[in-house]
Amino acid sequence: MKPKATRAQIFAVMLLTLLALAIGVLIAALYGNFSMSSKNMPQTAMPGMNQSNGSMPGMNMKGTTAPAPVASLPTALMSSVSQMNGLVMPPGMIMTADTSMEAMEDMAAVDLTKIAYTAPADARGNQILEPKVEKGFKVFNLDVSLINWNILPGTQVAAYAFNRQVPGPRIQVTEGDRIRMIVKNNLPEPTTVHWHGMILPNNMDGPADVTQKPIAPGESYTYEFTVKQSGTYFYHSHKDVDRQQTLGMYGALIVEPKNKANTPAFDQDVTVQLQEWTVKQGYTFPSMPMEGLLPNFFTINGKAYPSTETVNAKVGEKIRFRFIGSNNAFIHPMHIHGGPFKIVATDGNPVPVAAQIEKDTINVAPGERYDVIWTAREKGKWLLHCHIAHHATNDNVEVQGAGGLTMLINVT
Ligand SMILES: [Cu+2]
Repeated sequence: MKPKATRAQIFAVMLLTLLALAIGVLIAALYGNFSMSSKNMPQTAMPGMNQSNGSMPGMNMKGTTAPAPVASLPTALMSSVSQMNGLVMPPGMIMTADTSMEAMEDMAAVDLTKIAYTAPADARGNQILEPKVEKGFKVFNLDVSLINWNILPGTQVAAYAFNRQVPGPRIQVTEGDRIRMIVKNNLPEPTTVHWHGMILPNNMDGPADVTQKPIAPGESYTYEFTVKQSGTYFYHSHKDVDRQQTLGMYGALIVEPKNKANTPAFDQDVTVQLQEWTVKQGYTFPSMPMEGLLPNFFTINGKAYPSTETVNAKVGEKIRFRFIGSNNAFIHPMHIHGGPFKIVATDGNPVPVAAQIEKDTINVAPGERYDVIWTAREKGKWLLHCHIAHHATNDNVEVQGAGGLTMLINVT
């Protein structure tokens, strides 16, 4: 079959096609974007990703690059607390169009206009709460309010507090006691209280909107039960727990056994309640394991080292440390210098003598309790501290050799 076009015609069409292709490639190369750079991405595409230096962090498409001279680098950007609908939000927090008002209220700084009381800078939490005895019940009065609280002489935080102290007062009872806790809510928001680890009637357990209606501001609620266990327990908020407990609403509940025959021998009894704090530009935010809310201060019994208590002991003395995971964000590997300790109880339950292992570091997770007995073997200053080293600093700074979750045992 003979083609209908001449050879010259076919050649002309081929030439035109090639020309069109070349023009197309040229336009795409000049105006299209094929580079691996986040500079060219819309700014909303990757919230939280650092786009400032124009390249994908962690991704290097060009091979090794020599670091630029320090003097040529841009000055670091300063972050700041900010406000949204009157709420103070932390620097570094990621807010998107779908972040709800409720979520922002949960993460916002404590409202400083609602503070009911400023505690003296040297005030201590964990004070024994004396009960009134009424018709066979030990009656404890608890109230909750917003307070200013010093975790260090120069560092004041805004806290949710039981009886105007952090931690809340220590409730000390005996196995078999009938106890009644009258909780008055002086917070500007609803709350409840949970008795962590206790065997009790369901409607006394405390979870808001699960076993009870939250206690409205200005209202009271009475919790009542017979103490059936013994050991180290604690109480804490069970309404907006990631905010209320995290900001200080917790306290020790120590139950002495009715029969002390099986109690291990010790000379001193020291409770160690852990907490994380996020303090920025004078505002206190609830610590959470998320952007903007990671903690920068850490306390034992409401104080950061060097303001934590010092335990004084003589050589040969045995100290019972009751670690309480009253915090909410991290597991803290608590370590004691100067030799191992024996684990005598876990979550309030005694460990049988044959199973009492020895360690020098123990992971205390949120909610957990460990009772350990440490023997003062040698004279000197011995440290008890968290082994996540950042948790033993105050806003990243060591003061007198440590900070945060640290206390001294002074053996003479
Ligand atoms: Cu820690």
